[in-house]
Amino acid sequence: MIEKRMQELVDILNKASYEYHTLDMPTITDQEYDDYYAELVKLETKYPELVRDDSPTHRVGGTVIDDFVKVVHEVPMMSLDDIFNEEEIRDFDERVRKVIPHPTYVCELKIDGLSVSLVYRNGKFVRGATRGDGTTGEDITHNVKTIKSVPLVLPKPLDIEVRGEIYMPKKSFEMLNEKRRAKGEKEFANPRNAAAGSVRQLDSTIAAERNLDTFLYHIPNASDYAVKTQLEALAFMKELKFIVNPNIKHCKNVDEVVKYVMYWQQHRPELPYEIDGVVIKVNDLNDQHTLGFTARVPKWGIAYKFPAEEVLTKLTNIEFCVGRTGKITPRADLTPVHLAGSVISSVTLHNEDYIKEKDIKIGDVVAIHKAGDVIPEVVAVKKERRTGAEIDFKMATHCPICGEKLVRKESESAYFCLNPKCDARKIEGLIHYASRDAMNLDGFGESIVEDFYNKGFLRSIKDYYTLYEHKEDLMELEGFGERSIQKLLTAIEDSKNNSLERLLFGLGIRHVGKKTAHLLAQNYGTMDALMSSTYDALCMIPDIGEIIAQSVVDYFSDDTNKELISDLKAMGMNMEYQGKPKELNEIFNEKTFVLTGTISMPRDTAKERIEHRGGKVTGSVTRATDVVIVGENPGSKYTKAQELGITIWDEQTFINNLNM
Ligand code: 1X8
Repeated sequence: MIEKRMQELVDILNKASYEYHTLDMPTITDQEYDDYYAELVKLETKYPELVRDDSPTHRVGGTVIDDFVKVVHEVPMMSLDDIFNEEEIRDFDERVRKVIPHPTYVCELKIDGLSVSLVYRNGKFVRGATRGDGTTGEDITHNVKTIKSVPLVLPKPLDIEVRGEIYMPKKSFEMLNEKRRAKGEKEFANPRNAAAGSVRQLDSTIAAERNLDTFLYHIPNASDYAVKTQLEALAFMKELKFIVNPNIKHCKNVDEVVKYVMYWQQHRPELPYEIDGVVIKVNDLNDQHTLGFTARVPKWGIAYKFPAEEVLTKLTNIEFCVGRTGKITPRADLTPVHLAGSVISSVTLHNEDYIKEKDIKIGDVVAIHKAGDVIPEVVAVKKERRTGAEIDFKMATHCPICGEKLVRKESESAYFCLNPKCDARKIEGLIHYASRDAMNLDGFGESIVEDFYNKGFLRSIKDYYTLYEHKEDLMELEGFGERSIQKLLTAIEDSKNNSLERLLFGLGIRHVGKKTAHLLAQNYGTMDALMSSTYDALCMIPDIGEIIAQSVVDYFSDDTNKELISDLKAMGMNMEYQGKPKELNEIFNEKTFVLTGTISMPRDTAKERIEHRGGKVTGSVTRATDVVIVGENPGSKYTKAQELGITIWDEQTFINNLNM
């Protein structure tokens, strides 16, 4: 009896939810829904063993996972090639028609969200996963369950995977940002970032609050369900109660495709969600199969991306940024505007000459243009909209960061801050650390490092290794997504395995260039050995002069630097030279050494350097000893070595051999 009532309530609620969220045709009032829901919750609390798999109470959130589990997609989640103009649409059609003489196409809107895979077993929703790199994504089941339009149980007990897009409607996005603004929290740049930030949460409470939605558009193993065309696939998914975007068009020829594309390019602002293009697919799945794939992408489908937009906005102020070399770049603050999928609130003005040439004044209305992921630019000043209240631009005379007087370099149109302690220098150091010949942090270009620095995520070298703690924040930054941030974090993690010379070079020790760093790493083998080295010992290495030796000693005497090294060590940074020790030759390798008397490097260092080259150091001279190294005031070991006729090196010979 109770079981029957619970089943009844679940059915009523799911039907109502489907009608409301998927069909957009509510049949019961919110109050009625809430009453049924409350009744169900009461019964489920009392009889937890009777809770059904398809109960809407599974959607409330509050599930907290420890970590995102990797998911390998059974069929890789492909991406599509992007095209940008009508000619390329026609080229695509011609390529298709060479293989399939009379294709028809299905055109669909390209939803600006994040791709998702939904897996059902025996009709029950078991797993939601992100696209990831296409092969491996992340399990986001707990968050997907909170999306009301995703069926928890299908009308048929199928094993099936469907794919589509999770997105945040424009209205939900605006409301979310309004709330965040009111609470003083950082706003999301666009609906896609907001959606991505929501499903990238360990706690599903957040996704449950975010009002996410879905459009499904792909069945990877469609033929298993007697589906023969993309249109049938879409219809089948609708039958299974998924949301399928209604704005699809079956096109008989390329002219109809072009017409559809141009229509939506015009009308996209009218949609309640953001789209960034149109997806064009060959309809017949057999034809798709015949066309097949290139190494990367299917040949039967393509994504037409809408062209860059241009918008008008007000230039409210001009500020000055200090670049990595101390170069001063004027930057315009703008009244924030949506442009090509993100919010633009500032734009670079390059230099004084650029501003003069374009005659830009503070208070001007300007046209901003952005092409794809390219940095936005001022394309024109709307002089006809001037009121007379605009303010002339004046170049800065002092560094906005440290206050130092700026210097105009003769050869360039730029001004520089030459104060070495200026933040700009710190940024330069961080850029240097990430650079290819140093730690080779793939993806950390100048602008990203500077951006992360200016946003406070990256202030010292150490911060690279705690960046993952800010993953969520970083994903919200303009121009970043889960993949790009993950790539950066992976590059950082990988850098821990770098050989010592990269770290030495990356630290930016004065006068230690790439070659010197290698020389030091190769000679000392470990960071500890190098750090305990003396000035004299360093000087004895060929190609290491007094200036370099002093600089190295100074660097490692500094407490801040020592702390940095020890922090890096604690974070798992490799501190050893991994290159082929050129010294693994017959001079040291597999030979036994004895040290006697005083030499200018610490015993431990000498020992380490011998061992690094494949040798062994023992305490007493025997017939098995190959070489005795003799310093000042040697003891009895020297005499013994002479008696046994063992090879004897003075310190200089030792040093010379170390550097062979
Ligand atoms: C990406 C998207 C596709 C569709 C809609 N929105 C997208 N973001 C669609 O096919 N209707 S297909 C796709 C892809 O294959 N990368």
